[in-house]
Amino acid sequence: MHTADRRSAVDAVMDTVATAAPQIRQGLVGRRTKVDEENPSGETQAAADVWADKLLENAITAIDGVGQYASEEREDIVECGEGVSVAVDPLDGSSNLRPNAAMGTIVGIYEQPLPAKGEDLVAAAYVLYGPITTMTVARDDTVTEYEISDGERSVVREDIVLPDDPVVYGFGGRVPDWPGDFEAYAREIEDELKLRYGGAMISDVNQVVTYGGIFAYPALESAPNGKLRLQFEGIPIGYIIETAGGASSDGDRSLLAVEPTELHQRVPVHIGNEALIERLEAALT
Ligand code: AHM
Ligand code: MG
Repeated sequence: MHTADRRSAVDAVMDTVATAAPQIRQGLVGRRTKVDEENPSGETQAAADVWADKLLENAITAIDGVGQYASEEREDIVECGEGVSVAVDPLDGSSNLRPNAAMGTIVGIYEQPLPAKGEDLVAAAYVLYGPITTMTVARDDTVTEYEISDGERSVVREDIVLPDDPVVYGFGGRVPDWPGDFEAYAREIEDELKLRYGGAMISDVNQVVTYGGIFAYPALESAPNGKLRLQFEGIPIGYIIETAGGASSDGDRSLLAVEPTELHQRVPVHIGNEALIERLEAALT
């Protein structure tokens, strides 16, 4: 694919997600119940998960220059032409629907067929459905935050860089399920930073982007690959954080260097200020 065609496909995907965001937000009303279905990772879906996936599928597969659409909420890749591959978590943190807390949408745009490597990612973004809707986009070595109103994006912060002095941390999984080396690291961090954990990765990651710190959904004793998914969550978020001057890790290497073997594979996720991620890698044996 020529660079100019790829750029216009990326532009179109970003515009499409910005347009879809208010529709997804509005569609949450009345869709907070569970449906009798599981996603490919064996988790029960909410009506809103299925609905947001369908909405994004229809909009993204219609774009010229998109070749594949895949999502956390469907088993198979949708083939839709020639061009970039778009991997989506339509509604990240959907267990926050019932208590009406923050959620997100995550998008990764790869220049190779899925499952694709971190080095094949050309741009990534997340939408945060907080008190207002924002969209944070990483491309061309820079991170930009937009506010979205009526599907229109307006820039609120450019060239975002993680603050030098970290303030917050948020770690997922039950503490007794944490491996001993991670727990020892967590005890140190608890002494240094303030806890911010909301149960939706995007809102917890955005705390780190805003205040500096570390977010992790680590390997668990009961789940050595953690909970989050490489293609839909790990690589796109790792890319956004690294573009903002932070670091990402599966415990051993950058999330962008983890070898993809299957579409829905899970990966331990740690992102944040570089010094905290270096300490984490040193702490995990
Ligand atoms: P989802 O995309 O199926 O909603 O799951 C991912 C979410 C993340 O947003 C969040 O970090 C994690 O699951 C929270 O899990 P837990 O409820 O175990 O704390
Ligand atoms: Mg998710």
